[in-house]
Amino acid sequence: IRDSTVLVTGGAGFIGSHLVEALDPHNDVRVLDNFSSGDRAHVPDSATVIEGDIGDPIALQRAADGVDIIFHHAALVSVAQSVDAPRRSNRTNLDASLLVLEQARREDARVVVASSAAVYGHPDELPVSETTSRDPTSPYGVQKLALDQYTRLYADLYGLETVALRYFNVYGPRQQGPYSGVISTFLEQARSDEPITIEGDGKQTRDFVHVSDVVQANIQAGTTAAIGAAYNVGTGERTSIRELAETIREATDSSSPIVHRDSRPGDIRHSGADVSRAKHELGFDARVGLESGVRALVDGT
Ligand code: UD2
Repeated sequence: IRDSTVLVTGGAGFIGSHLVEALDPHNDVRVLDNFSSGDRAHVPDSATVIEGDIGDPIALQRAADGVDIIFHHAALVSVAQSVDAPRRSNRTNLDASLLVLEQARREDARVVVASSAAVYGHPDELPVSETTSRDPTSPYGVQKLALDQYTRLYADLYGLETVALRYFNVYGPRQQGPYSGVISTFLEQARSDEPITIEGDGKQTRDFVHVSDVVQANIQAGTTAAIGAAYNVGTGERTSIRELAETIREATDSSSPIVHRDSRPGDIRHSGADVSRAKHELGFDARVGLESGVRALVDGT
């Protein structure tokens, strides 16, 4: 994507800020973020920052005025919080997201939305293809599924250029805070020589995809001729949590013991993406394997 005017909602957040960094040198980039969890220091100076909420129509209108593409990454990402307070997360993840789609419709802008593997709930096939039944197990998953379906509908009903990306377990630099995911938790534990805490037996598996690959998927979605579809964004490889703990302990040269505690209630047992649709239609191919991704995190490169 070059010489375009683009808006990244949640552009100060984990995935959003990496995307902004990649787009910024070649485009006129705007960021709309309320800084509830994002960090201004992660946004390059040359991007235009609009501080505001995606649920605020005035801020949204100002941010989206005249844009060619909207990358919609603003969300409340905590699954647990969505269980505690479903209406609150619904307001951001669904109601405000619909405002973003409406704004795109007004601007006739392409929209790429952040969907999630959470739409599949406990998947009934592995690897998980896009047509696997979608039965979310959390309000967060229901909200992402509704957004994902609206994204398709906006293409079907209004001819808008829309794409939904269903992220598997994304990791990388700047993933921090209480909802940040197992890799950053393990890394912190290993670095401080505290016990690495596996929840359950550690035989559960995940498809860990590096944020730089997620950025590539977004850029491909920004130009693809295929419209209205949803794509899995993962590596196609599954890693057990036990293996992950060992990989991180080795990479950090840590003396942390690996300990087990209770498994998470409702935890998904296995999750792994079938990435063939993204490969064929977007040209997506994850480049960063887990070991080199963890190594880069440890080395800070
Ligand atoms: C991921 C997404 C979530 C949602 C969900 C859909 C992240 C951070 N979260 O949740 O947004 O899309 O997928 O299914 O990507 N674990 C430990 N020890 C710890 C922390 C975690 O053993 O200290 C285990 C945890 O019990 C789980 C696995 O590691 O089995 C992954 O946990 P997670 O919170 O990183 O991500 P997940 O897959 O629950």
